[in-house]
Amino acid sequence: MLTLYYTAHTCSLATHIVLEEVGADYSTVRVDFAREQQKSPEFLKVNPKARVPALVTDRGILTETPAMLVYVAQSFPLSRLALMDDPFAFAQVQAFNAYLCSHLHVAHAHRMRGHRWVDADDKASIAAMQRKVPESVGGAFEMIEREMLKGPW
Ligand SMILES: N[C@@H](CCC(=O)N[C@@H](CS)C(=O)NCC(=O)O)C(=O)O
Repeated sequence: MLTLYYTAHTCSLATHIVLEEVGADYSTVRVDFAREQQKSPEFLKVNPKARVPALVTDRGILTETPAMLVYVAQSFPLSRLALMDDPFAFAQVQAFNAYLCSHLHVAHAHRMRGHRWVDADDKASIAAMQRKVPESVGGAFEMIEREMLKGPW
């Protein structure tokens, strides 16, 4: 049995989708950002990084979306989502997910979470990061649409 810690309208949706896609038996626990539950002592025991998603498995807790997606896909081989017999295609999927996780998501976080990189009192730097988001995130989505969306998915 798997348990997904999630928050609506966040990147935890990707793991939620793959759990549905493979037909996994899972339950969910909602983490309420409005009440800052991601920083609560209870949730920090699940994910010390204070982020969703986190996936509780019978072997321990997984964090980081690309890791969870592969874990779920490989655990349900009949879904054929992990492309284990095609190393190049699998690497392409990994490249896509790594780009979303390491580049696009980080650029997006500059809109609301600038305080991760500069002092929260440094209003000018926070505002400068926010101003850059349409260009940086927009550019990443343009690149994805132009170069990376090859289907059949
Ligand atoms: N690299 C992580 C990123 C996780 C992450 O940053 N999640 C955001 C939601 S999209 C979060 O939990 N933010 C909580 C916060 O900023 O307080 C992943 O790919 O799973």
